[in-house]
Amino acid sequence: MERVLVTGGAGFIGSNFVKLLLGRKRKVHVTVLDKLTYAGNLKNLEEVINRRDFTFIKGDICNKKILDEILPRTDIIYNFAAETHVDRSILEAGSFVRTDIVGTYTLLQKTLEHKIDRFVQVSTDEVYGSIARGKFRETDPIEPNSPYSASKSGADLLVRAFHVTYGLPVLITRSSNNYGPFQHPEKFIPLFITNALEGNPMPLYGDGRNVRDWIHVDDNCRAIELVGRRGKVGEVYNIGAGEEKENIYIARKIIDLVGASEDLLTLVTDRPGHDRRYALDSKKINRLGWKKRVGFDKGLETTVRWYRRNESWWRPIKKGAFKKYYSAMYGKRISQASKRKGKR
Ligand code: NAD
Ligand code: TDX
Repeated sequence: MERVLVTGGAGFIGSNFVKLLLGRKRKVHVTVLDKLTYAGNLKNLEEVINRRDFTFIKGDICNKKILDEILPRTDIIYNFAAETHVDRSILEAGSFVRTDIVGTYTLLQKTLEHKIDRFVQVSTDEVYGSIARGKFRETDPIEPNSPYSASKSGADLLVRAFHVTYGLPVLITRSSNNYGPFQHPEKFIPLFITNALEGNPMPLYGDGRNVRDWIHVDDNCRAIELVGRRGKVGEVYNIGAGEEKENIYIARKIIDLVGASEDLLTLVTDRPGHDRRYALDSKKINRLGWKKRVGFDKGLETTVRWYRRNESWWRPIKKGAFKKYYSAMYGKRISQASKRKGKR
């Protein structure tokens, strides 16, 4: 039986990944190591928390002692643990450097000491920077633009170096923007869905024409699992669904699906350093045997339905500390935009 460690497994993609692993016929034991930051949520793991083939450990990937306890019982590591929100990294970058770089380094060092079979680093297309035309390939240079993507790039470079220098059996996945159930409402799609459901403004950055290549979280999880099982050690795999959309297109679709008023759409001051476009060439992961199953329009429809049916999941998250973050991030921008609207 394979013993799998999923770090950051109480977050959005990690928790979907754990459920995918435990839903398969193959026998596995899954351990989640998660610090339960503001983004981690045990409710995401409710379905599996009492299973005998599942263990939850609250802890930090920077904590060597905890790793020394867990790693002797581990065959493969999937490192999802990270600070993940670009906007928060603009407000405060220190926690990103600590978890995404130092945390990954700590895990790599302990993986080496405990001779683990495989280490899968869950990275992002954001490490490549912005691309005006064409698509990023795995061999393209890394040119990160935000403190978040710079921290993830630092991690990728350490992962690579541990392979080249020490022969550590690593693999890296770089996926595009994920969406689907259990995504924290700070991120674009769930923020817009929940604001629309609440009848609150939907703050679209800049001209709303930035492009992201969206992938349903289930498709990404299947791809990451495939890379862990069949990928070639030392290699990077892009994971994109080829669903390039302008933000404004998505915002309008959400308004339609929720049945909200178009007046909620509010163009606000742009994110500093906002990457214009991401697009991935995913031929390599296709050759490994993966292809997307969920088209964007259908996936967005089911995601809207999930947030509609699961208010008890997201409403508590939007209270308390989130409110403070929200007013620091959006308060001034939204009131400026309303004044501009009023003048017209
Ligand atoms: P998330 O913010 O929802 O979850 C991150 C999880 O990591 C949380 O449960 C949090 O508690 C945990 N965590 C944070 N710091 C930790 C630490 N020091 N030790 C242990 N646990 C810690 O993030 P997500 O969207 O699920 O992203 C998961 C991974 O996928 C990240 O590495 C991210 O960079 C990568 N990724 C995300 C996307 C996306 O669109 N969401 C796209 C590409 C790559
Ligand atoms: O309020 C908003 N208004 C808005 O216009 C927010 C939160 C976002 N946006 C725009 C910015 C981006 O162009 O929507 C797009 C998507 O924004 P995010 O959800 O913040 O994602 P992004 O910055 O693209 O990064 C995401 O994808 C790659 C994840 O947060 C990362 O963890 C992942 O690596």
